[in-house]
Amino acid sequence: MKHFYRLFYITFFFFYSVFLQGEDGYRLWLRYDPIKDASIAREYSKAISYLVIEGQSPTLQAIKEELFTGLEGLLGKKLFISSEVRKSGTLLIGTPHQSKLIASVIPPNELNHTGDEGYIIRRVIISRKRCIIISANSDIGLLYGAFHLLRLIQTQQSIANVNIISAPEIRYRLLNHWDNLNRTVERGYAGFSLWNWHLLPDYVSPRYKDYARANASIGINGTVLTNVNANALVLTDQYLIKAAALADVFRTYGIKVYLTARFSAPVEIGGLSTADPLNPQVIEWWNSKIKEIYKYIPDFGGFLVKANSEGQPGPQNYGRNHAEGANMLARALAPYGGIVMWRAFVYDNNVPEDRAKQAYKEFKPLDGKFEKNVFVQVKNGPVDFQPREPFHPLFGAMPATPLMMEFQITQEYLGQGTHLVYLAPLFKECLDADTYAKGKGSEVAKVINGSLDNHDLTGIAGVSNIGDDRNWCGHPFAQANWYAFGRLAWNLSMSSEDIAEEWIRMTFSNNQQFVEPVKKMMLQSRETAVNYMTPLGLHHIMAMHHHYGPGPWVNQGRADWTSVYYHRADSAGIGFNRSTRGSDAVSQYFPEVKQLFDSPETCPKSLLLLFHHLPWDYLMKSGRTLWDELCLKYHSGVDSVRNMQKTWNSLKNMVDEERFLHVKSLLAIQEKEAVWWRDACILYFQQFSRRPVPPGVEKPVKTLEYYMNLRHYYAPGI
Ligand code: BDP
Repeated sequence: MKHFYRLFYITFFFFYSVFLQGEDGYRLWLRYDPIKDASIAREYSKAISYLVIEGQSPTLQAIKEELFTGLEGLLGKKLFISSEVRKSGTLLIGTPHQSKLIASVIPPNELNHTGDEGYIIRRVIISRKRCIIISANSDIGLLYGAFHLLRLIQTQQSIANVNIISAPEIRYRLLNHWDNLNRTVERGYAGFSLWNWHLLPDYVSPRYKDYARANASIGINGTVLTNVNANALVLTDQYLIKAAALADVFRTYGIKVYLTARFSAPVEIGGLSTADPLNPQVIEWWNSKIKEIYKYIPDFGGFLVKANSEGQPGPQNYGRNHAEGANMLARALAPYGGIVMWRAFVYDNNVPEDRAKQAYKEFKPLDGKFEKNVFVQVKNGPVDFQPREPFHPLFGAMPATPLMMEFQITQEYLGQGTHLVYLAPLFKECLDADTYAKGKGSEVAKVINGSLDNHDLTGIAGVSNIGDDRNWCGHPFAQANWYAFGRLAWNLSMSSEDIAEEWIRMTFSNNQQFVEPVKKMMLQSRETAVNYMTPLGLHHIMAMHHHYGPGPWVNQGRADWTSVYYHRADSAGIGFNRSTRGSDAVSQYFPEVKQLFDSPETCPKSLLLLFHHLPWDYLMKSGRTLWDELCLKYHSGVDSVRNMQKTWNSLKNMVDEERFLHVKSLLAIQEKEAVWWRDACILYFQQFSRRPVPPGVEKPVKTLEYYMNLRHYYAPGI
């Protein structure tokens, strides 16, 4: 009988996935197809046949659904629900409050370490029956535990002696959607916004639940629904009712809804003549607005605010500072447990100052001036989500203020929707960087997890790469960046490699002959993109506005939006002098780091031209001139993309046709665009260097003029 069931399920799922569902990427990493290796499947089958879930709640119901789909799919057999532990092979799930049995097997002090969201997964013997238990202090913790167990099986880890205690390192783990109410997505490359504002709240797409499942599976517990370049309309009742419908779906999965607050909302939708944060009427307006929001969304998370940056309104319009603006909102949110995430991404084109220095200059003096429920949300680097930047000097410099990390998952400056670039190494490079704020060992990760300065309020945000494309993220490999962000938010010390391995196994295959080359390709992909776009510390030389493709010649408009401002190429050399002899941005870092960056001799080669303007014949450690090195880097980027293509092509028989062809086509675009980047940049810089392209670098086929005249009228993301 058992065999009959297994055969039935395997056949069913096979036909379902091959003929009905296809491999269109919709399922993300939550793919529960039958384990092909019968002996491995048998192992898991022996361990889990019965499910006992203690208690009742929507979240427990979601756990049951997920486990049924997941386990029945993976194990290819029927799972039985039971009310008590009767047989070996029972998976028992519950909190000690709901389950006496759990309370009797989990020593109470062990759950002291798991907090509100952590969990324990353990093999135990109950009345001589072999069981696996998942326990936590909350239903959400149980949900995270259930996803972890599924992951163990999906990635074929042994559960014979499973004993895992896991709790998140960071409290607020949020996606930031830059989604507009008209469904366009700023810097979005995966179609339109998932949020169908027009049909909400009457039509609640089933995708919202799948979005919540995916996020919960990696521990993301909050989502900012709207663009930082905010529209005040989202705070009107017409839209709040729509946001509430989303919150109702997400709640079961432990995800809170947040909104962006346009600072001038009291004027735009409130009919006031000012938005001055110290004006009593303005304060009252926000108080009652926030009260109204909590009526719609009782567990509303709070506001994300972009103020006085790139034309957005803010407290400075009224002569007030960022702390006064943030605190006004924070006081109104505090009674409800809401928070303010106030962005430090500020710069002013009227200030004749190196843009990379401005956030530090404005925020550092405000350290300690913010209310307790305010985060200052800082981008990973001081410029703007570049392929490579140093860590932001504010990390470590505001010990009295909780700083929230802002990473960009969407690949605005990293190949957008068409390049395979795995971002975990970029995230890790920043998290692992040592600020030296309190001497050696003061890594950015310790600022973010609160341990360096004893903060309980800890947070990390990722600018989402999700849209309404069938596969959510556009590029099949872009899903890995969403995944990596969530996994790192839970545990900052996970390695890029381990995350990639998990993702590949869950998304594609457990076959080691597939996993290893794909992992290698992913791990190198970020460096590859740096090489063909912005090697040796070049930055912000993308095309105007849409940032699609190279534009080192961009010289129109406000200075700090042009490329020439950042690369400063001239006949003498190239690079932005931010040393103590230049803009002195290096002095915003702690002395050990400052010293390192200040001299071209000690500055990491990868950041050289971000901190120094150097002659074209500057001698690099390799023995080559700067010019030759630059050209060779550009070329090596193209070479690496070609190697990625070779790797992928060699794996044809190990991937379904749909995803194989999709990735293959995108890699072909990436190769074309890497050549575009290399040739356009080399030709442009050659005007200044007046040197020949060194041997080993392919000669550009097209002219500089050709590249400068390319126009992309409808590039996505703007
Ligand atoms: C830049 C984007 C712009 C965003 C801005 C921000 O080009 O679209 O509005 O960042 O973070 O990277 O506010």
